[in-house]
Amino acid sequence: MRSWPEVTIPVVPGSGPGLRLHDSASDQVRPITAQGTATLYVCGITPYDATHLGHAATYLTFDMVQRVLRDQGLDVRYVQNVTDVDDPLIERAQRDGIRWQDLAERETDLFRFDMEALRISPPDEYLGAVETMDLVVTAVERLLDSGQAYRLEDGTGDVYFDVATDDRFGYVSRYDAQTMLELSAERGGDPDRAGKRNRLDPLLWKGKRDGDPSWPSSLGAGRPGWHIECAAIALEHLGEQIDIQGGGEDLRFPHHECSAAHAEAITGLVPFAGHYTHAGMIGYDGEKMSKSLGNLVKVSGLTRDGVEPMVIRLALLRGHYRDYREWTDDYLDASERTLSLWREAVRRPIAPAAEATIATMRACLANDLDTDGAVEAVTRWANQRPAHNDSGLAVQAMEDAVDALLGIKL
Ligand code: 5CA
Ligand code: ZN
Repeated sequence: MRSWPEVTIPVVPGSGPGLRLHDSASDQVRPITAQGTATLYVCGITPYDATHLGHAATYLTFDMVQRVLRDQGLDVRYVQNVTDVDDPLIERAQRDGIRWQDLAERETDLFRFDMEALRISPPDEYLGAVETMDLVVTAVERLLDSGQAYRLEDGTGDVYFDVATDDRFGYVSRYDAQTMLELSAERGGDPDRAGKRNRLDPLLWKGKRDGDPSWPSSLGAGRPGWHIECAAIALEHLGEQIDIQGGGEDLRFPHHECSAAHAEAITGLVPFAGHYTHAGMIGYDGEKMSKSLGNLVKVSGLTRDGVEPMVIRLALLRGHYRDYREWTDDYLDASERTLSLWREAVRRPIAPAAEATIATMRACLANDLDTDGAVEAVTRWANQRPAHNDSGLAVQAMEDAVDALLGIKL
């Protein structure tokens, strides 16, 4: 699938501390230990109602991860999927009386456009489920061959993963059994489906149903389950073990738990990811902003109303990425003022030295992405009065640092 245009990132002289990032599996902020190239898989959208500020905040989080890693001198290999065939997409297309393919294409286009406007770096590989069907089929075949998957004996052709074959199951999300069952029911699983060996067993391949899209395969006609799609794409395009698996907090279970379990069952290597990193939810009207609830503020809605994308980006950098953050328009007003202050500061003929501020920005960001700390550091610099012996060099240095490290074009 087509990705979106590359974002140019200036090189900032010097370097900062190595990135330490939260990992859900250990519930610790731990260093990223990659050498040379860091591998990053971030779960992509299900394209039926893009792009709301929750999506934007999550992809921005992983854009910040990449900026810090790059600033550290690492290369980043980044893969993202598009869940371009799945129940919620098909249901929405039916509701709206359009083809699911057209809905997916339209919303993916909008997503690319919004990502570019927000200056979020594109993945090196951007892959849809439809175009990676073969990878999923091969992965499911391997799990059937090794006895870690089974076919339901009710003639549907459905194939499930047997969680009992994985004695580490649950290590990514660390939820108790009852919570896993509840979240599975809430988030696309089917704990009450008759004939499964274990209620938590996730679907790997859904046999063809009347009126449902399906693809012929050695497994029988059908379509992929959700978690195996991400496991199969990551294994093919990033390798058997990756540095970071990313997404929003609502993907901790069952999605990332199950895709890690699938990948580990296929490779025999544990852990699938060195870090499982999750962004907190953006809320609106007191609840998680979501397509299904409809309490959305869309990036395209704000830009249509004349809000500058850099104001949205800066607003989403406020607070901490792991916290639940309730969206209010006040964030926009405050960010507009901050952005004006910064822009005035870099239009000055001379400005206070930038080194200490850049060092603070780097230290904050390396500490589990303390974006608020980095933003405050820039604001303090912008409020400093230049002394008579200051020069104009600091102005360009800060403009570049704000661009490279925060992704904000002044
Ligand atoms: N296609 C799957 C992943 S393979 C999916 O979850 N798609 S999604 O469109 O529902 O969500 C895309 C990303 O946005 C996920 O990482 C999800 O956790 C994140 N996300 C969704 N809603 C919010 C929200 N309100 N706040 C923060 N992140 C959110
Ligand atoms: Zn995913």
